[in-house]
Amino acid sequence: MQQSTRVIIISIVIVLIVLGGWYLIANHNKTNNGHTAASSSNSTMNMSNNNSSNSHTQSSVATNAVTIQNFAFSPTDISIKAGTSVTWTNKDSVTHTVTETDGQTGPNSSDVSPNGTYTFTFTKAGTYHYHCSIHTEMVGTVTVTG
Ligand SMILES: [Cu+2]
Repeated sequence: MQQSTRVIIISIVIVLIVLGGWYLIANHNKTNNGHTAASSSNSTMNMSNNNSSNSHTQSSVATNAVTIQNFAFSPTDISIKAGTSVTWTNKDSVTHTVTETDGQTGPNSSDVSPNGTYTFTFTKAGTYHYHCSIHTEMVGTVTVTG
């Protein structure tokens, strides 16, 4: 009688331990699932961020006219076909330059006075970064397609 009571109590304890372990595992999985869902929505957000930054990269304007105004080139990024002449017009009240940055054969103006213009013809396809040699924080890009 005492022996069987002990067996029953031990059995109940074992069942409780197993159930408790099961409960913990189930909860753990739930937490993991929630975590997985959160990280997958994060990666979705990252993907859309990448997409928007990609479209930003491709947002160069198809024009051959760049205005220099408020110490900036506008549009900053332009795209043209090889053989196109690009004209920069200085609408600031100070002198700027249009100077190729990477040492390629690109725009290399002398001083462009207020209301002055500078024109350069891009003959070779490529990406041309340029800046103002007086205000080096002023930068722009010309993408030339073949
Ligand atoms: Cu400048």
